[in-house]
Amino acid sequence: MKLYSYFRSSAAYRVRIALNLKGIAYETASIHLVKDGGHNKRPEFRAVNPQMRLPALVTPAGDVLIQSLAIIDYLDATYPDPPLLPKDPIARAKARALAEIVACDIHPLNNIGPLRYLKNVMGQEQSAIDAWYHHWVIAGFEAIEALIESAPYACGDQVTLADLCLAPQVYNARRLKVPLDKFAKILAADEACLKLAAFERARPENQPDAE
Ligand SMILES: N[C@@H](CCC(=O)N[C@@H](CS)C(=O)NCC(=O)O)C(=O)O
Repeated sequence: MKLYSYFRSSAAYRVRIALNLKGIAYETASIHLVKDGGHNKRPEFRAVNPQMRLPALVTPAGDVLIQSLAIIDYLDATYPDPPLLPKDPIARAKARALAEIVACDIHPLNNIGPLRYLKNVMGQEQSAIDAWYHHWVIAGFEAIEALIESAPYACGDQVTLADLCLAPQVYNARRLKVPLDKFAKILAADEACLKLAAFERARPENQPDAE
């Protein structure tokens, strides 16, 4: 498989964790999201993903999949061991809910495209953009902190999609200096995940394109 990735892309980071957990070998095709206004905007990459975002996964049959949650769903369906969602419908819905708070509610407001728009089109100062970033992470994390019911991982003793979304978001929050002290359950789940080689290998600093 080939993963179009960028070391700091948290959506690609989710997929890297899933690939590692399932023991799937893949090659990384690095697309720099910052240089020259973003190499994701180049026609070559637009031909791969018309949305011009990362990640994109090329399957062994040559299909190109986009959107991290859809890619992870494909990986879970084709490589079911270990499963990334509980079988029980209630537990499954709860795990998906935590994942979607990150992937659908926090991340879209804080990713590079919208932040660039705030700066370049809306003329916002960096301090206002940082405040915006912190605000949406904290709002989402407050909900997740209240919803986490068990340990060591976000949904109990199995790693789930919730952890695959949460760990990269915690990584980003730390990088952007969001105060995280009040999120004890989130930090505990993150710490438990980081003990796993699959999470460690997926970290930005461990990628071939790390800077
Ligand atoms: N919902 C998408 C989000 C994809 C996304 O926005 N990726 C970011 C990197 S984490 C990106 O490529 N941003 C480029 C841009 O906004 O120009 C997913 O989960 O895959």
